Amino acid sequence: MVDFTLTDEQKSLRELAHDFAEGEIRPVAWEHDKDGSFPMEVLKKAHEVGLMNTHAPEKFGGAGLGYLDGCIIEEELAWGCSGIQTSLGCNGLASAPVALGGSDEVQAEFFGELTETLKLASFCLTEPDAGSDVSGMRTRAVKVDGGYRLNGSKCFITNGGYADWFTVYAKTDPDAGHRGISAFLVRKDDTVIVDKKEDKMGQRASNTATITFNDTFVPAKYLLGEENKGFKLAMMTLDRTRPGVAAMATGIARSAFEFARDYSKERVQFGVPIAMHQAIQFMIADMATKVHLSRLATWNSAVLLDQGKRNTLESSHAKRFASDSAMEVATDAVQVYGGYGFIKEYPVEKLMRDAKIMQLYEGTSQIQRLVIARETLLPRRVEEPANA
Ligand code: COS
Repeated sequence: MVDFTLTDEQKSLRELAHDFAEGEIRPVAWEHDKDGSFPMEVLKKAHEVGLMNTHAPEKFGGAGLGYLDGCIIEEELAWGCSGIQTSLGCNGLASAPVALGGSDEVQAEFFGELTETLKLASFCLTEPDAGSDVSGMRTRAVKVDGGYRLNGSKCFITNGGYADWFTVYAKTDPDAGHRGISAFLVRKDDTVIVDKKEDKMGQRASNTATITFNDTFVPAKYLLGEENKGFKLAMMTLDRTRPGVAAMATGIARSAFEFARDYSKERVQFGVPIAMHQAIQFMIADMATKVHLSRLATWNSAVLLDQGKRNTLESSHAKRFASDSAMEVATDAVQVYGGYGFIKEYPVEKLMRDAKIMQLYEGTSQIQRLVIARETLLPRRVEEPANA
């Protein structure tokens, strides 16, 4: 049976997230965008009301919410500001490999910390010469007594400047391509250097940094999953987080659509509100369709995970379609505003800049198409159940 009716609990979650977005995020969003400052106060409040770390398992002190629940929340918070939501949601990305590959002891330690107090964590995969091509990474982890020594640099790391710990991918067998990568939990210490904070086009409320590991010691128990199996752990993580990115893109698109819809009813040209002109009506209709279909694809990709099924294809469908749609809808919203849309005083200019990163991070739209093509043309190559 296909049923898109939300449960009462999901409706309450949506209401909680929407009220938070309206009351705590939107009032400060344009200010953080302007000066690129980090929204720590918003994060503190979000942690207090339970809107962070929503996937943390119940047995380790978390709310243990499902993937669909998470997407419902993420759409609302990104509707408020996707830059702030990127900061709020980053712990989910960093801790997904912990849930997949951490021992019970390690999960209790790290999820316990995240849920008890406001702590931030980052996911360190990308390197200057290894973006889409993950297996081209150069960061090295060498086995030493009691653990590993880590050396290398990771770039475009969300929350990197504020993280208390990192999920880091490194080569443990440099000659083995993707089969020589392992994943580690790394605590911030003096050997972990935050080199650079990026000055970005959009999502300026989020912190994006370069992190360098200089002979950083990692205890053996902080290896996630098996040695040399880190690539799959990264892919399985992205399968689980791309629905959330698609939900955020849906939130941006919805926000742009609503601004454009309301403006089109107020703005008078040729003696009538521009919403009376068919040229504008068709744009508004296309925006509404894109928001609607983005949400359906997102929910579908999340529900599969909640059912314990593999969702690689569906999460790429959702991420690709919702991200490209967010860019199109935000661009059209600027068009509906006309010349005013290009001015920073009006809200849609920020949304157009914010939307762009959705087509880039957690796998570009081109990488999503690559995954879709492979999953469509070839039989499924991976047999792991979704919750392996
Ligand atoms: N789940 C589990 N295993 C997977 C998987 C998935 N979703 N996708 C691939 N694998 C496995 C494959 O089955 C293969 O396994 P074997 O070693 O047993 O053969 C292995 O991983 C390598 O897969 P593949 O040959 O497809 O790897 P590629 O190097 O061609 O890379 C892409 C595949 C391009 C899809 C991957 O590198 C990718 O997603 N890149 C984008 C990374 C990204 O999103 N970066 C953003 C930064 S994170 S914010």
